Amino acid sequence: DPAPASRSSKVPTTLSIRPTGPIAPSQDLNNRVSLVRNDITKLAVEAICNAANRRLLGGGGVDGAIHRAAGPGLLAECRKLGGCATGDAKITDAYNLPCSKVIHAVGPVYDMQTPQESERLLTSAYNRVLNLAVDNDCSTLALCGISTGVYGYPHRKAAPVAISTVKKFLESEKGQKLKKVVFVVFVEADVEAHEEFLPVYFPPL
Ligand code: AR6
Repeated sequence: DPAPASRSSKVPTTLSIRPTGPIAPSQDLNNRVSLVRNDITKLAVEAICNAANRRLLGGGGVDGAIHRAAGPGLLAECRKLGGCATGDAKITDAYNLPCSKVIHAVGPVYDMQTPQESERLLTSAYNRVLNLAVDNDCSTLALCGISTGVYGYPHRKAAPVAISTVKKFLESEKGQKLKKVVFVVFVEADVEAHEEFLPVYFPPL
């Protein structure tokens, strides 16, 4: 008997095509991120991220801590930068800090626009920080929780934005130059948010 039409069809019943899209999780990728709860001004990485405002002339929170620890040279250099747009970042020297460079990012004030626009601006700020680190030959970078203090971005919403943006960058061609990204958290809510979302984007193998 001739085989039924469905069986003689050349269409394979199991797909052997490998999924395209994101690179599969790897131990190498996982080893390039870490989480620490500390004062970011104490870290001797090549670059640290500051959560600044558009004037770039210091302020409270992590910005105040960075300016205090760096000394007046930092403010003098910042004065020459002419401010910074929301979603952008600018790099300076680190003066009395143990790191080499400070990357001043301006995140969104969470309630100033729609949540979608806030997410776009926060993603943009992290992308600018990551790109500036590589452009300035910094292969180790400490990130703070941009916008999650005074600017009111909810910790549990900000963490997956930061973590997924870092993941995408580490997987990109340019991101290969970044050896280590340290997520620096300060308050308990941020510890919890990172412990929840880091294993989602960097699953343990
Ligand atoms: N090390 C690491 N993280 C810290 C430190 C520290 N020393 N201090 C605070 N954090 P915020 P924003 C965390 O308010 O929301 C300033 O006045 C903190 O727990 O510093 O982007 C600027 O001049 C939070 O998770 O920055 C701007 O005007 C995160 O850092 C405005 O605040 C960011 O909180 C920017 O607001």
